[in-house]
Amino acid sequence: MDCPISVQDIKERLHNSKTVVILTGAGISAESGVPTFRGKDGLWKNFKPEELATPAAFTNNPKLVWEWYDSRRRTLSKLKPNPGHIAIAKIEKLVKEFALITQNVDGLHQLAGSKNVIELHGNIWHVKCTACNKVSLNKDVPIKILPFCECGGLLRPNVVWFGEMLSDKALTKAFVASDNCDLMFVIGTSGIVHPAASIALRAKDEGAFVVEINIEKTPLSVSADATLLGKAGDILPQLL
Ligand code: BJW
Ligand code: ZN
Repeated sequence: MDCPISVQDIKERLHNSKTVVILTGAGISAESGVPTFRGKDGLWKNFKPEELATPAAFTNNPKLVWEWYDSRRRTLSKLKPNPGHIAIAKIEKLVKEFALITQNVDGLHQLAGSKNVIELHGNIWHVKCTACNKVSLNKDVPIKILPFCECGGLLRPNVVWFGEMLSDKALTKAFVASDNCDLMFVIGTSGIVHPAASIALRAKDEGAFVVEINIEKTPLSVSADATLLGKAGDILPQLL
């Protein structure tokens, strides 16, 4: 009979691992009050992704897209990291070599004290000029709709939409880290958006022990060595 892997087993493994990588998705921020994308209360409940999170959506209706990002920035500006984010920042201090790869654009990992953060899908507090490509920090809440660059070009959120390439630098760093880790945690992601999800699969192929933490099973569960079912904010502090 299979003996399920316990939180205690994973805790021991974590404390004996030299190289640890954590891949996070929207679920890590759910307990801070940030809506996830999919699922019954998700951001995609009322809008289709292609209406908001594609370059074509922005070209067709930049006002609608900016209004959506403005409302998310307003919500985020009032929210704080939760015990899951804080535990991850503590794990970074505990482990010899560590990388945090996040699909989230909310900046909550950095607010919790995480240092080595690879943002695969950009950051909601950064804007990019569609004319001169300059990227800058913009924490305006609310943001002017529509915002323009000093060069006159329209600004867009500096996030990665469907059909767009991820930053080469971020993706290379993520693959190097995940290809070389002993232990990988995959936390709070539905595991359906690529290439982010393939990072977990590659780590597994390269010999890492992969632990998923999620409130439900995902397409990644069959490839993971263990799935700890529960809230990230409950489970992660128990690993310390
Ligand atoms: C909890 C919890 C708690 C809740 N505790 N857990 C290979 C196969 C098929 C398709 C493709 C492929 N390669 C590329 C593609 C196309 C596409 C893609 O993946 N499509 C699939 C959806 C089918 N990918 C792309 O287009 C990417 N670009 C690319 O590949 O470029 C090359 C290329 C170009 C052109 C053609 C082909 C290739 C870009 C992807 C960009 C994704 N962008 C977004 C928006 C970012 C900006 C923004 O925030 O507005 O990123 S979409 C959205 O999904 C966001 C997220 O980062 C991403 C992932 O979502 P995530 O984080 O997993 O959230 P959820 O809501 O899905 O899941 C939450 C989870 O948490 C759930 O499992 C819950 O159970 C759990 N949970 N509470 C623990 N308390
Ligand atoms: Zn410009």
